[in-house]
Amino acid sequence: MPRALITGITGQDGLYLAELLLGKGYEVFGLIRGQNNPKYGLVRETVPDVTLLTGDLTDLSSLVRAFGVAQPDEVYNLGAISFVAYSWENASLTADITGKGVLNMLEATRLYAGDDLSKVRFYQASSSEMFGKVQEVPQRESTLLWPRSPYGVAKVFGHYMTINYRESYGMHASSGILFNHESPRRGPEFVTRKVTQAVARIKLGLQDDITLGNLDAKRDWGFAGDYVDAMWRMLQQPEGDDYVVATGETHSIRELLDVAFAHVGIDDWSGLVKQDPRFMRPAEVDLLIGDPAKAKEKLGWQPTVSFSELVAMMVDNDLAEQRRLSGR
Ligand code: NDP
Ligand code: GDR
Repeated sequence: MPRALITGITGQDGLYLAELLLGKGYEVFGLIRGQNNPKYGLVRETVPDVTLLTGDLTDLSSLVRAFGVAQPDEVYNLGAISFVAYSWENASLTADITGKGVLNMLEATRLYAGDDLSKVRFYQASSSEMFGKVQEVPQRESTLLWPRSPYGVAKVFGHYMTINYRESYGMHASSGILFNHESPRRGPEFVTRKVTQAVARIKLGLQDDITLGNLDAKRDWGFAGDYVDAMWRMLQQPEGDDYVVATGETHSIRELLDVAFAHVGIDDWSGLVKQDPRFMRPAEVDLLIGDPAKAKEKLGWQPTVSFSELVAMMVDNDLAEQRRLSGR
């Protein structure tokens, strides 16, 4: 039975990846931080077969301990401060967790493997935010990185550290440059879930309107369930490598609003959406669209959920959840 260690187990991707690996017969270990993590119950309920180990990406000794218990064949480093807007307000913490945390994980992996680095494979959750002020359209593995936020800068550090461990030590280390991926499990701070929750609440008469920031930014949005499958495929390759994972389509926040409101029968949302500079970013990433050709060719990966199907899935989930919570 292969063994996997996942950091970020309480997050959106951690839960989908744990389900995928358990379904493939893996023994799965998840790193959870804090002495009383509020998501502990959710993880226990969703993936009861995962063994939880306490640890924090900023604490190398806790990671070494977790490796000792998990004895993993595969390591998936998904833990991070992942909310871009928050990273300006907590830049140093973001550097410590999202950036240096990757180095701590690589080092823990190297120490665990000892003389036999072939016994473990490493996945790093890199991001399309590294492309930032894009230097090429669409973005591919070779596109120059130009991050626009403390989060993006920290991810660039983690990306190059992963490549460096591959080149320095011959580690089977892969960096997945994943474009935005969403699901009913997406945190409500991200724009897709913020919109689908609000659309459900407006439809049910629980909320009057929604306040957003920049409506013109464009993102390449896919379904998280598809993207964790790409992570697993990377670690099944003979060598570690870097891969862009994306749909190859881009949509603006306005189009997201069009599709989400239309799904509940509202065609004109102009009176229901407000804008507030509070939600604007000091430096915006205007356009992201990925070229997933390498992932398609080498990993045999492709997205299975379209943009409109994804938005419909999320709105339907939020309608059901809001009905349950409100009794309407
Ligand atoms: P989430 O924000 O849902 O999850 C982040 C996870 O990181 C949580 O489990 C969180 O735990 C954990 N974490 C935060 N700080 C620490 C720490 N100090 N030590 C250990 N764990 C910590 O993110 P997603 O699931 O959406 O994303 C997974 C990864 O993929 C992240 O690295 C993200 O940056 C990256 N990524 C995501 C994309 C997306 O569109 N979703 C696209 C590209 C990259 P806790 O619950 O305790 O806070
Ligand atoms: P992003 O996701 O920054 O791309 O990072 P987010 O959903 O936060 O923003 C997407 C775009 O929407 C615009 N926007 C708003 N965003 C939020 N959160 N709230 C608003 O009210 C709002 N109004 C407009 C933003 O300005 C932005 O242009 C996500 C995270 O999952 C990262 O961890 C990951 O690396 C990248 O995707 C790829």
